[in-house]
Amino acid sequence: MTKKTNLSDYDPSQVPSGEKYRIGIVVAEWNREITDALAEGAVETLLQHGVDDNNIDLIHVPGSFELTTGADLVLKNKPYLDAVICIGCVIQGETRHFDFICHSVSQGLANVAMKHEKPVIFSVLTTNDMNQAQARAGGKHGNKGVEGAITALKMIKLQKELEK
Ligand code: DLZ
Repeated sequence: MTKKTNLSDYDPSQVPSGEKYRIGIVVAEWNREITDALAEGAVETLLQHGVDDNNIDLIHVPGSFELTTGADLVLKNKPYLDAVICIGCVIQGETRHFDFICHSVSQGLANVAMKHEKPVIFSVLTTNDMNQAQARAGGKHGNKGVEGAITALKMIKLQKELEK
């Protein structure tokens, strides 16, 4: 990964304040050691950028496949949320589950974003093995949960500016 695309090395002054934002986080329980680290990175980053603790709604779903339904249900039942960050970790195994899950969740989350007209952030690691996942969940490639949080703040600001 190049430095330019690694948002974990970001400039905090370029990130919008989240003081008035309400954000949902949907976390898959599969590979929980990784998804918990990503969720922690996301929550810490939101708090650092002014999001009130009470304005972060965190829910869990069984696996990454369920992120789509989870995000849809969250936005349907909590319409006050400005965005949802979806966190998962799919590790390539010997079965074709990997391909089916990755395809389904990426397409599914894009559909949820269009349906609800809200930013839905894809913070799903899709790696060959556990080492690669650890490197992206607080290791040498940063923490993709941090990047998801920054992306959510930027997208909410963009939406609010365009809809003014
Ligand atoms: C079944 C499955 C497999 C094999 N691998 C993963 C994975 O690496 N990461 C993940 O988040 N979930 C996995 N799952 C579970 C599916 O996402 C889903 O929960 C089940 O297929 C039930 O719908």
